[in-house]
Amino acid sequence: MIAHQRNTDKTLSSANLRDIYRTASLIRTAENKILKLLRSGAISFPFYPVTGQEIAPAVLAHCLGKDDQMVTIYRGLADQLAKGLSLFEVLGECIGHSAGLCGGTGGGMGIAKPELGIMMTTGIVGSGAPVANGLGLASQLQGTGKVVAVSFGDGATSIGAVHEAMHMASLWKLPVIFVCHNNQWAESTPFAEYSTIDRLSRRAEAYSMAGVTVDGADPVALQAVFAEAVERASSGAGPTFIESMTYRLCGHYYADQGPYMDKERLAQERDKDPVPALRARLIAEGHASIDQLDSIDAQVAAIVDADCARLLDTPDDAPTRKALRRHVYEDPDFVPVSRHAAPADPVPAAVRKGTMRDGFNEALSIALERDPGVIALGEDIADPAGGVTGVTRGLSTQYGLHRVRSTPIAEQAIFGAVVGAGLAGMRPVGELLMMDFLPVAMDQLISHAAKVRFMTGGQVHCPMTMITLIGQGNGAQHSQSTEAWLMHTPGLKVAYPSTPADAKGLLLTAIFDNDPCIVLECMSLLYSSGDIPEGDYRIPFGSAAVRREGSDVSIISYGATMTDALAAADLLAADGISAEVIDLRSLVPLDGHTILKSVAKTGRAVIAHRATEFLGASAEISSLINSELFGQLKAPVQRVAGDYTPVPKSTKLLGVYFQGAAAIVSAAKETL
Ligand SMILES: Cc1ncc(C[n+]2csc(CCOP(=O)(O)OP(=O)(O)O)c2C)c(N)n1
Repeated sequence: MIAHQRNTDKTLSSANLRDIYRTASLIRTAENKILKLLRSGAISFPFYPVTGQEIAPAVLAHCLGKDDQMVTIYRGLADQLAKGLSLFEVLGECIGHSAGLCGGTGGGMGIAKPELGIMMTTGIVGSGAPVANGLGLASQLQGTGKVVAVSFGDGATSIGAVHEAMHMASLWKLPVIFVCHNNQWAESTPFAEYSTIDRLSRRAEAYSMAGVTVDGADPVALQAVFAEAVERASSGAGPTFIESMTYRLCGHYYADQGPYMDKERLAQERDKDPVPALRARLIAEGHASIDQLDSIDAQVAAIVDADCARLLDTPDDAPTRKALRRHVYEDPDFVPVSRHAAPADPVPAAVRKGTMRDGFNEALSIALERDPGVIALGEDIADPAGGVTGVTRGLSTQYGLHRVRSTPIAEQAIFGAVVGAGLAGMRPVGELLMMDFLPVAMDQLISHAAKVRFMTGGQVHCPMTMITLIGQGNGAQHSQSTEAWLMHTPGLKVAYPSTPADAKGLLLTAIFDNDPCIVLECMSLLYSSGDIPEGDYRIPFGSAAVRREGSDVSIISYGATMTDALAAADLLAADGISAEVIDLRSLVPLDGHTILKSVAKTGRAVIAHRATEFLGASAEISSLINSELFGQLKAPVQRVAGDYTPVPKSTKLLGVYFQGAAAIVSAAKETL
């Protein structure tokens, strides 16, 4: 509601206090109206009321400038209205209406409006904190001076993501304010039952961060701590953790009657309800007359009523697939299986010999050179190590430690920062040391990077890239090939090169793509040599390469397994069988055109990958071939892939788990 310059005076004038009251009154009135509409059945959605928590968001928004940014949570109505959104926009989105802020795709957990600095709302407890760091990092690197506030509840302070984020923010002195609304309940668990400390602000000490607990009903005290935090952040002195003490005067969500809450305590807290208390205080201290506050309340009520009436009168658009798919990717017509012939690879002016590692390294170097918005984050990526496998070697020396940063071992914080920097318009590249650590980073990748464009109706998007290594011969926790997890997530693009040239070409495409991309590296090929095109060489996603032409059977593979596929083709040739070998190169989008063209020619297909066969990429490809070419197939499609077990350490067992070229040869012969 208060959209203005930053206000970091430690004291509040009467006019300031009346403004803050106006915001608090708006929040409370809006909330009461929403509850009324829910009870009447006029609307329906999972509503998380903020009753009792209105004052801190009102003061925070008063203190922050319009350009300062915010990340909030499902219980975000107060933050959103205070920062300037209308109830029409927010409630419309909450009920999934096409006139809602994001077109109804995200709901109350997808609220964003970058023009007002509302960058993200999340329904994943605690996960906004690492994203706020990324926004703060972008502010720091781009020198915009923006301060980022992230709201979360007391329960969220138990989550690793918040701790990782506090650690990283303090280490890098990020301009972030961690605002913990301690409403003394984490769902139905009271604070005392899950906390070992009396004040959550003490957690800040562990991260060498300023931490303060403040009365969440006292605007004067709140202004003093917020103003100090904003000054600290904007002066480069780093983050602050603020614990705003309140009491949740309602259930966890709308229909929760709070049977677990002590009735007497609740009644006592309701007697201290901060919104009427603020009203009484302003009158008692002479900051406002009764008439002035009545007038504010009446204006606010009129706005709330008008917004709700307008929303209920607005027809909802008919649902269409076009509307559903509009903001999954930048291209509204994106489909995971492309059916059109991809353009041929660009012809490079010159090539040189190098390894796949060199290809990745050159791609990063060119991207860093071309675009100051490109940064790289990851464990040990700065020199002298230059990454555990050397993929980033030399880059921090050339482009600076501020752009090529080694991070703490904190995957949630790393990829939260990558997501946040992406939301801020940078092109961050995060190196996940090994693909096996994907589950640790998955929340940021799956719940935020992949979904934020969709949930916000295209208002924000995340042009980030993850590079990650698939190990070799190192057992169940260091050799997994879990690309199917990623392929199964709409919003992501996935590539898995098998040559140095493709490593360079696909990574450059990924970095400059406006959707989140994952480029997989494999240990078995990382040091293999080949041609690397010079300069800014890009290969479009969705473009498979025919590595070897043939007429009897199509072998379809990608990444590390290309070695087996090509070896199998040699063995088959020795037996007089002509195999065509297709290297998919990207898995999302998948080049359906090349696959179907090849199998239409040969009438036979073997799909091979090291990843688990069950529900692996080959299942989807097999389904595509069967449904499109059923009548033309000369034999059932064969699949050669990892057994339904974890990856074994023993080399001998590994040969059982995935039987390589020999199994591909057998499968191909099965089709003849
Ligand atoms: C990672 C994750 N775990 C669990 C949940 C389910 N959940 C939603 S709200 C909530 C309580 C969070 O309490 P707190 O952080 O204190 O915030 P409050 O709801 O009180 O504002 C839980 C457990 C979730 N959304 N995300």
